[in-house]
Formats: sequence, structure tokens, C-alpha cells
Amino acid sequence: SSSDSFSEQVDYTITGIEAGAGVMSATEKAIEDYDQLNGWTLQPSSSGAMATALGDAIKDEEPIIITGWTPHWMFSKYDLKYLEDPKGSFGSEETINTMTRQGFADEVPGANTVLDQFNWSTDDMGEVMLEVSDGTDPAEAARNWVDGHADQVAEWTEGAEEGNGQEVSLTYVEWDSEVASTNVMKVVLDDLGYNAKITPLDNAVMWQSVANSEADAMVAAWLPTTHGDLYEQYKDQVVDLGPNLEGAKTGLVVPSYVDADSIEDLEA
Ligand code: PBE
Repeated sequence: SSSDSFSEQVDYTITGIEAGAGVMSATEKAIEDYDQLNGWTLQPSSSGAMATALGDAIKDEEPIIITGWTPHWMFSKYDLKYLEDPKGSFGSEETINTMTRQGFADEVPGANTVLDQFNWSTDDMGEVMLEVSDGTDPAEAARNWVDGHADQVAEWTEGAEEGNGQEVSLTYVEWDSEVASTNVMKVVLDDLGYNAKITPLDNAVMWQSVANSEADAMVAAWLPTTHGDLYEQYKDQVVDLGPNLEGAKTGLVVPSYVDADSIEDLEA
């Protein structure tokens, strides 16, 4: 069948992203869960290299299968589909939550209020991501979004005490989605008089930095599945301020011209 040939053509290899990402562990789990993925390889890479490989494949209508997620600009740029996941290896819809270190709310209540009230949609995040993917500097794309959404930003800062230059350290991972959210949060905090510092780290180190109070906060906790293990590990050392975005998702993604709709259409 043509799905056999798709699996062969991609050499039974899934193009992945950073080794520490939750979607990588979920893919390893899928390889265990599905007979159809028996013997497949998950190739670690980076989010940027994965996006380049995807774009190159699509230009020539070549086969490719990647570890994907939503929100991501790739779904606005390309015709893509998630492969159905009947065994639920990737979980279902997720939220992206905001986490602070313990004590932050007492020490910097104004910034904590903003982080707590930060809430936007997949479309909002998508606007920033698309601009960045088109070449705009993330800080500038974040500034543009904040300037264009003053009413929404006013809801996040409502009742929040202004800063007088206090530093607020945010950690994140250089995933396109988190580049967008973290840069937007920096602009909002800076505008309110705080001095936000943003530091990209590996996923596990990002969680650890908030848990051990080296960083104040992060807006990049994908739950319940993607970062479920990290949450279990650190939940007593962090403060969960709840979702800043709903409707996030991860899974295996292929261009729509690929003749497979489910992970079960792949061939070992
Ligand atoms: N992601 C984007 C991350 C969370 C945000 C899906 C690549 C991950 O897999 O851990």
C-alpha cells in the first residue's frame, strides 16, 4: 500500500526536536505503544532544524513525519495534519501554565499579579509566532503584539502594583511558542516598571530553575501530559498559577499530501 511506501520513504524515521522536550518522550512512548512503530527511530534535532526540514520537504512534496505541536506557525504556513493517536500516547488537549518560584507572590506581588492574569488564545500566540517566523526579531514582534492589543494587556495588568525597576527573571526554552509568550510577558512587565530578564534553557533545567528559585517564573509548562513528569517531580517546589493558554496539543504531524491519517497507518 502507499502507506507502506511512506514509512519506507522516510526510512522509518521521525524528525524530532530538542532531546529534552516533552513531545520527544511522548514520541518514544508512542514507539513503544504502537506495533506499527516497532523499529522506528526518533531523530533528535532542534525546533529550528525541524522546521527547516519540514519546509524543504514540502517544497518538493517529499515525505516527512515530525514531532509537532499547536500553537505553531507551521499550521498557518503549510497544509499539515496530525496523525490520529488512538492509543493516546500524546494525551489529549493541554493547557500551557504559568509557574513561579515559592515566595515570589509575597516578594514581588505586582509582577505576580500580571503573571497570574496572563491569559491569551492560540490565535494570539500564533500572531506573534508568525511574525517571528517571517524574520521579525522576537522582542519586536512581542512589542508589536502588545501595542496592538492594549485592552487585553490591560486585563493582565489590572490591579497590579507598578514596579520600580525590580528584576523579574523568566526562563523558557527556545521553542517557537515559548519564544512568543516569554517575549510578550517581558514587554508587559517592562512597561509596568519591572526589569524582566529572559533566559533560554533546556526543558528540564527550566523547570529546575523555578523549583530551586534561581528564576522567578516561567510561562511554558505544558500540562497534563507533555511536562507531566517534570510537574510531578517539582510540583511541591513551584507555584502553579494556572493556564495562560488553552487548546494546546502535541503529536506526530505530516504534510496533508501524505497518505496516512493515523499512527496505525504507518508500517513497522
Ligand atoms: N513543545 C512546545 C514542548 C512544549 C512546548 C511541544 C515542543 C515540549 O515538547 O516539551
